[in-house]
Amino acid sequence: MKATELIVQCLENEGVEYIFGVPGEENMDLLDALLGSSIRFVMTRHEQGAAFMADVYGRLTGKAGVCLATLGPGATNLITGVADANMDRAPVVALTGQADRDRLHKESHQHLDIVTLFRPVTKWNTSLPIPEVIPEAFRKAFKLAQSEKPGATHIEIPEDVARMETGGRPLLVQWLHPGGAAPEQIEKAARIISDAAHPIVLAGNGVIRGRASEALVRFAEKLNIPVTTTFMAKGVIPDTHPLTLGAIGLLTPDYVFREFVAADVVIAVGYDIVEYAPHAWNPGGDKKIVHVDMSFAEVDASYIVDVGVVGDIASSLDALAQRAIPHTKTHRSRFRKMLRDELEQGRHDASFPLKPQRIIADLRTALHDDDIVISDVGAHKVWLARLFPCLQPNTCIISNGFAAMGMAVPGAVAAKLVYPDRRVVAVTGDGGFLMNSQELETAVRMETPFVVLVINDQSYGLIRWKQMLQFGRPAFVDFRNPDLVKYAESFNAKGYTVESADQLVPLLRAALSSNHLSIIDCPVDVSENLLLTKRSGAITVPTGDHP
Ligand SMILES: Cc1ncc(C[n+]2csc(CCOP(=O)(O)OP(=O)(O)O)c2C)c(N)n1
Repeated sequence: MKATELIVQCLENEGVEYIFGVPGEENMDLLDALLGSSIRFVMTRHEQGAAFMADVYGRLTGKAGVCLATLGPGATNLITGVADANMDRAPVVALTGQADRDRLHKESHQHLDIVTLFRPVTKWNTSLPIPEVIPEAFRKAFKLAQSEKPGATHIEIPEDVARMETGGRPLLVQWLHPGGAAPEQIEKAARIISDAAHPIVLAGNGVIRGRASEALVRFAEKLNIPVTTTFMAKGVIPDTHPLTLGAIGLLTPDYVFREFVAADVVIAVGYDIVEYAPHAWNPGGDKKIVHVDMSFAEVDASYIVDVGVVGDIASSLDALAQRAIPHTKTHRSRFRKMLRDELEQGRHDASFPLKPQRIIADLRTALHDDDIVISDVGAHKVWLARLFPCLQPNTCIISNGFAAMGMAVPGAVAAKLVYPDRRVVAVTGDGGFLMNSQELETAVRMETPFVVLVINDQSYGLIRWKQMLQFGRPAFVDFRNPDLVKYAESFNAKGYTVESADQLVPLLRAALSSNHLSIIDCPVDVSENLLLTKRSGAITVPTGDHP
C-alpha cells in the first residue's frame, strides 16, 4: 500500500473523526487517501482556523484534534492554534507536508525547517524519515498529545515519503490512566487541611481533564471548604453552589482575589500556573500549598508545595474527603455577594450601549445549562470569566494559557461538530472576530449553525483599557468595523444589530432557536472597564501573565 494509506489506517485506529485543514501540493497524497476513509476532512479557510478547531475538539473530547497544513506557509499559518493548544493543555496532533527529502539540504521553494519551527509549540515533533516508522510515529504522537499534561504534537510528512510503498499496520491504542496517589501523601495532606484555619480550593483546568468535577463538589461539601476556579476551570463546580467564590485570573486584584488574603492553606486542584501565576495569590509565599494533580508541580518560587498528592484527581479528592476533618465555619463571602449583585444590577440596566454586565446576564438567561460558550480573548473575556454563571464543566471554553485572539469562531465550528444537539455561542470582541471570521464560510458549508455574539467597541478594547490605566491615553487601538449585518448576509448567515438593551435576549433566543449561523452585533459601554478597575483596585497583570 501507499504510505498515506497506512497513515489513514493509523488515524482511523486512533478513532479520529475529523481532520481540519487546508490543502496544498505537499499534502495531496494524504487528502487523496482520505477519500476512502470514515474520517471527515473539514476544509478551512485559514490554517489557523484549522488548528483552533482541533484545539477546541481536543478540549471538549479529551481526544486529540487533528489539523493538517502543507509545508512552509501552511505550517507557519498553523502555528498559533497549535501553540494555543499546547499551552492550554489541549490534545492536538498537527500534520504538515514537507518537500521531497532530496531538496531539504538546500535553499528550495517553500521549504523551511518545520520541525525546528514547531519545537517550542509542541510536546514532541518529528519528520517521517521512511514510511516504515509510520505506525510508531503516529501512535507516539497521539499517546503524548493525550497524556498528562496534554498538548500538541506534530508529524511532518515529506512528499516523497508520502508516495512510497510500504507494509505495516497500526499499533494497539492504549490509554494511560493515572494511578492513585501515595497513601502517606494523602495522610499528610489531610492533616494540613484539617489543621487549616482558612482553607480555600483553587481549582484549575486539570479538574476538567481529569473528569473530577463531581469529586470536587463532594470534597468541598464534605469538608465545607469554599472553591475558587481559574477561568479555564469554570463550571467544575456550579456557580450557583453555596461554596463557590467565583473565577480568578487576569484582573488582579478582583473581588475574589481578596478571599486569598485570609487563606492560610490553598488546596490547588488541577491548577496550572500558566493560567494564573501563583505570586498573584501568594505574594508573600506564606500560604501552605496542597498540590492535587495528575502530575508534579512546576517549580515556582511562589508555589512551594507542602504536600503533593499526585495521581487520579477524583480518587485523591475522595480519599482526602474521607481522611480530613470537616470544617464547621459558615461561609458568607462578601466578595461573592458583590459579584452576584453586580450581575443582578446589570440584568436590569436599561442603558445603551449595553453594559458588559447586562450582556453577560442576558447571555445566561438565553442559554440552557449545557449550551456551550466559546470565548475569544479581550475585555469581553474578563467580563465573561468573572461574571458568567457557569453550571457544568466544559460549557465555557476560554483560552487563558496562550490566550490567542481568534479562537471563538473556529472553536464554535468544532464545538458544534462534537455536540450537534447543543447550542453554541461564540462570544468575541470585534478585533478577534475579524481575525478569523473567514471561518464563517466553513461553518455554513459544514452546516454547523451557531451564534456569534460580537461585542462591538470599535477597538482592541482590553489594550485600550490598559493603556488608559498606564498612560491615561489610547494609542493605535481604535478601528472601524464593516457593517456586520451585511457581512453576515454575504456569508449566507443571518445578521442582527442590538439597538436597545431589551433587544438582546429576544435576539439571542431567536438566533439560538433558528437553524442558521447568526451574527449579533452588540454595542458595549466600555466606560464600565475603567469603573471596574476603580472598584476592584488597579489592573496589575503579574509578570509573564499577559492576556
Ligand atoms: C493573536 C493575538 N494578538 C494580540 C493579542 C493581544 N491582545 C489581547 S486582548 C487584545 C484586544 C482584543 O480586542 P477585541 O477582540 O476587540 O476584544 P475587546 O478587548 O474589545 O473585548 C489584544 C490585541 C492577543 N492576545 N492575541
